[in-house]
Amino acid sequence: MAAKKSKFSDRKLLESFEAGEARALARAISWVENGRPGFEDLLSALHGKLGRAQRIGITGPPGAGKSTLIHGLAALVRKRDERVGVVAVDPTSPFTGGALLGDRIRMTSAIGDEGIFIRSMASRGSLGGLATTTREVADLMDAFGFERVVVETVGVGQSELEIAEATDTTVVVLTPESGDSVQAMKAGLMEIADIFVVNKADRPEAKRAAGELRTVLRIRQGQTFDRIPAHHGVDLTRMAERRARAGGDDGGEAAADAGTKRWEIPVLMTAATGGEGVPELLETLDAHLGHLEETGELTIRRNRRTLERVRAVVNRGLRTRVWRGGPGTEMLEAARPDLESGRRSPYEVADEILRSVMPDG
Ligand SMILES: Nc1nc2c(ncn2[C@@H]2O[C@H](COP(=O)(O)OP(=O)(O)OP(=O)(O)O)[C@@H](O)[C@H]2O)c(=O)[nH]1
Ligand SMILES: [Mg+2]
Repeated sequence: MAAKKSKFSDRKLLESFEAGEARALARAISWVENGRPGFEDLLSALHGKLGRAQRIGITGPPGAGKSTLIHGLAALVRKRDERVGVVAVDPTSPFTGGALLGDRIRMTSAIGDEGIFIRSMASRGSLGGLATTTREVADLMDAFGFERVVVETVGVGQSELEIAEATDTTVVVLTPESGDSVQAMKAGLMEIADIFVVNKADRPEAKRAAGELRTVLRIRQGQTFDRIPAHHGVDLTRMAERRARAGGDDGGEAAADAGTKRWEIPVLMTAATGGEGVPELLETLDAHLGHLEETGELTIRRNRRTLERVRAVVNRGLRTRVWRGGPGTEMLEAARPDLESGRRSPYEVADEILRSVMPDG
């Protein structure tokens, strides 16, 4: 990959980033988050380093236990000597609550563990919006060499779709509270989940909730005829049971159906505060990555992201050129009397503004 390092002026930052200094990562992230001039050159220079990390999206309703789960995962990952970066988008509860964490894992690089890096960010940046900047911060963590990059978002609107597009593996975390699985269906979470987790499994309703979710998933995956005896002596019931087992009915090993290479979406149960089920979640994350690699889906997803990034950066560039660094605001102000009196339509004014930055457009 032709990295255009020469275009990025702060050579020192690049060097210390490449040398793996956590402070350089923090600086690079701020640079990108603030859209400081040159940030796209920085990202361009680092682009060739991408692709090492498994990008994991963790989404779900507020308070489902996403951060607690991530802490648990991070602790396990660290034991394997892998490093992990976390981007938490708009958390409703603070990520760095020491009490939550106890002594299990050290949060900040300042304390001494440079193998974990957590960054909280607001979803609404300036021009360009949430998705691109979040992805770019995840890119920096990937380029820095983390084996796992986790993006946490509260799944209440559009954001979870964006997160699914931005990651390799999407985990949807629900709680046993009744209605969660119904909500999941409504919010379109069924479509984006690679793995479901029913957290707070220490609560009595957890088993029922997980069962419900599995039923819904099975129906959606076209296994509605499980219980109907098939022709030719094929025992569909047994096949379905085997699938269900592979899908993690016992809270465990999810796997791709070896025959069809189809990923059976597992429903895991965890009690994140006590760490129960977290090792199984990590195993399942590994299994999903393996599945993506085996089927070529990983490359497909990543290529799609690269193309999408071009679109996003072009759109951002256009917006910047028109509004932030360009004549848009002034021209709009000048056209205001005409717009208010109805002499000109919004379309005429928009066209004029666009033409001023793209003469041949
Ligand atoms: N009983 C029980 N409580 C849990 C469990 N996991 C997390 N919690 C608690 O649920 C609350 C919310 O946990 P978080 O990890 O902050 O949840 P979150 O999904 O990250 O929340 P937001 O980012 O604010 O949406 C905390 O008080 C946790 O201690 C669990 O397995 N069982
Ligand atoms: Mg959180």
